[in-house]
Amino acid sequence: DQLFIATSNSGKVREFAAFFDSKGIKVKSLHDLESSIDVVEDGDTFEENAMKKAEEIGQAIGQVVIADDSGLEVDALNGRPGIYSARYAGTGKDDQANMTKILEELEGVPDCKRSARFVCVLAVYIPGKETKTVRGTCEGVIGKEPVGMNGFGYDPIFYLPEWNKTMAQLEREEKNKISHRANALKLLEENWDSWL
Ligand code: ITT
Repeated sequence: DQLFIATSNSGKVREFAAFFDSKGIKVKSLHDLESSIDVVEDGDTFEENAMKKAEEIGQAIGQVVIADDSGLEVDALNGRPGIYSARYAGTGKDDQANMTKILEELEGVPDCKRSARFVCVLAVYIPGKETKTVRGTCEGVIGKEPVGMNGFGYDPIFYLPEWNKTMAQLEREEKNKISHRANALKLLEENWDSWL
């Protein structure tokens, strides 16, 4: 059995593969397509962008597709970078530049005002049916500097008070139990049978 995830983000692919492997399902991603399909993420919400990715890729390949639109909402920045998380420091800039930009914007902001959350919206395209979405979140605090080597994206600056660690210091299995993506996948699993 296999399942297509409409992403080219290797960090996401690893986390989806860990989840679905344990159920005997092999994950395929945009990396496995012979020709690339470009989806323009011009929606105003995580839901709109996730649905757009799932539907455009799903219609192109004619099978069930899951898409993930995710990001970091920082309360002191009025929810930014939000849906712009992947390109916050500009297109072509890397995770490091995105983290640096946030740390600079939060300079002088005390710990009690550095609350943030990761959001993950999963959209499920099933041929001939209405596209479904679920949303998972994970609450944390933006640290003062990047710490930790695991995970991807903003994980090194996302501090989890109850673990006294950043998301990038968690073991892979730990992140995959508590993350926004894990919480969205739980909802996906609960609803799956009723959607098919
Ligand atoms: P696809 O659209 O191909 O899936 P993308 O990286 O462009 O890949 P998004 O538009 O959803 O994906 O951007 C999400 C960004 O939010 C991502 O690039 C990371 O910087 C950040 N992000 C998402 N999930 C994360 C996680 O689990 N840990 C850290 N950062 C995360």
